[in-house]
Amino acid sequence: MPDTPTYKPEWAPEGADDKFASRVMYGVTESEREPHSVQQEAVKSARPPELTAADYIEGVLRRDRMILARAITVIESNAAKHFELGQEIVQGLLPHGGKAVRVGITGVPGAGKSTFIEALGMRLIQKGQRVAVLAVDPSSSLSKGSILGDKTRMEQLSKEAGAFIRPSPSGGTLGGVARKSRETLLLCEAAGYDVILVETVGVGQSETTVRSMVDFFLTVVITGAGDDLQGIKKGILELADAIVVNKADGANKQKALVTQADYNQVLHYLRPATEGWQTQAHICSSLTGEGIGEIWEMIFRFMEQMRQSGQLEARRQQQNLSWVRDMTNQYVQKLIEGNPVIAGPRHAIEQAVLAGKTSPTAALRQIIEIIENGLAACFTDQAKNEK
Ligand SMILES: Nc1nc2c(ncn2[C@@H]2O[C@H](COP(=O)(O)OP(=O)(O)OP(=O)(O)O)[C@@H](O)[C@H]2O)c(=O)[nH]1
Ligand SMILES: [Mg+2]
Repeated sequence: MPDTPTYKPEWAPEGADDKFASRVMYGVTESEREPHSVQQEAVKSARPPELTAADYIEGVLRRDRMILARAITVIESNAAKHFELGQEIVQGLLPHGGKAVRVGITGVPGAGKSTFIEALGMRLIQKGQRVAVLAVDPSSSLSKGSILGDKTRMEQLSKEAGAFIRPSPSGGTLGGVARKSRETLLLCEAAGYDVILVETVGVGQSETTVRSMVDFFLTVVITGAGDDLQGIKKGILELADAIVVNKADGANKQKALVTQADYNQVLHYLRPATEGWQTQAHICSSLTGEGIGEIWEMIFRFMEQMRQSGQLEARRQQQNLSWVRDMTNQYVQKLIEGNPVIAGPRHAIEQAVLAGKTSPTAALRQIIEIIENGLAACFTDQAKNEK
C-alpha cells in the first residue's frame, strides 16, 4: 500500500522498522464521513417498524403475506415479551379461522412429500384456491436443513401469489413446535387460505402431532426401497385417511400398482382413522401429475361427508380439547421439573434406586411427597407475593 499515508503511533517500539506492525493508517476525518443522521436513518429503515397486535390482526385479515409472516415469527418466538403479543394476535384472529381444509402429509424421508405438495398445490392454485404449506419437523432444532430443501423443492408453488410456504418453526421440543404450528395454522386460515397442507417427516411422535391438528391425514409411501408393507407399523396405518403410493411413473408404475393392492388388502382389516370412511391406497406421480386430481377429489368428498355428518365439527372440537390438555400437561411438567425444591431431592431418590438402596415403589411414594410439598410451597410463595 505505497500510496496510503501512514504514521508511527507513540506505542511503537523505539527504532522498529516498517516490517514490524507499527505503522497505522490515518482514519476517516470528520468531513469525509457521512452525516450522523444519514447513518441513523439507514439503520432505522433496515428494521421494520414495530407493530401492535391490532396492526398484525388487520394486516393478516387484509391478506398481507409479509404481515402474516411477521405475525408467525412473533408466535414462534421464544422471547417472553412476544408471548403476550402473540396470544393477543391469536385471540383476535380466532373468530376468523376454521374455514380451510386442513390436510396433513407424512411419509419417510424422500418419499416425495414436498413434490406431492407442489403438484397438488399448483393444481389447487390453478383452480383459484389459495394454499398455505406448513412443515412440522421434530428435528428442526437440530438440523435446519429441511427449510431450504422444502423451499427449493416447491419452486413453482413458492412463486405463486396465492401460495404461502412456511418452513418448520425452529427451536424447542416437539410439544412447543406443535403449539406454534397449531397457532400458525389458525393465522393462515384467518389470512384466507382455503387449503392448508402440513408436511411432516414420518418419524415417531410428529405424525400423531400433525394428525391431531388436521381434518385429513395422508401417508405417502413408495414401492420397493425398503419401504414395503412390513416396514410400516400398524399404528401408523391406522392414523391415515389415505395411503398414496407415489412415484408411480415409468418402469415403477407396475410395481406401484402391486403395492397399492397390498396396502388395500391390509387396510381392509384395520380400524379406519375416521369413522365411516374406508381408508384406501391410491397411486400417483408427483412428477407427471398423474393421479393427483383424483386424490384431491377424494379429499373433497371426504370433507363433504364429514361436514354433513357433523363429524368435522366434532373432530375439530375434540382437537381443541386435546390441544388444551397437551398445553396443560406441558405446564404441569415444567412446574415440577423446573422447581429446584423438587428437582434436587428427586434426583437423590433416583440415585438411590439406581444403587439398589430404594425400591421403585418406595421411591415413587417419596417423590410424590416431595412434589406435593414442593408445589404447596410454590403456591404459598406466589400467594404471598400477590398480596
Ligand atoms: N420419479 C419420481 N420421482 C419423484 C416423485 N416425487 C418425488 N420424486 C423425487 O424424490 C426425491 C425426494 O422428493 P421430496 O419431495 O423432496 O421428498 P420428501 O418426502 O419431501 O423428502 P423429505 O422432506 O426430505 O422427507 C426428489 O428427488 C424428487 O424429485 C415422483 O412422483 N416420481
Ligand atoms: Mg420434504
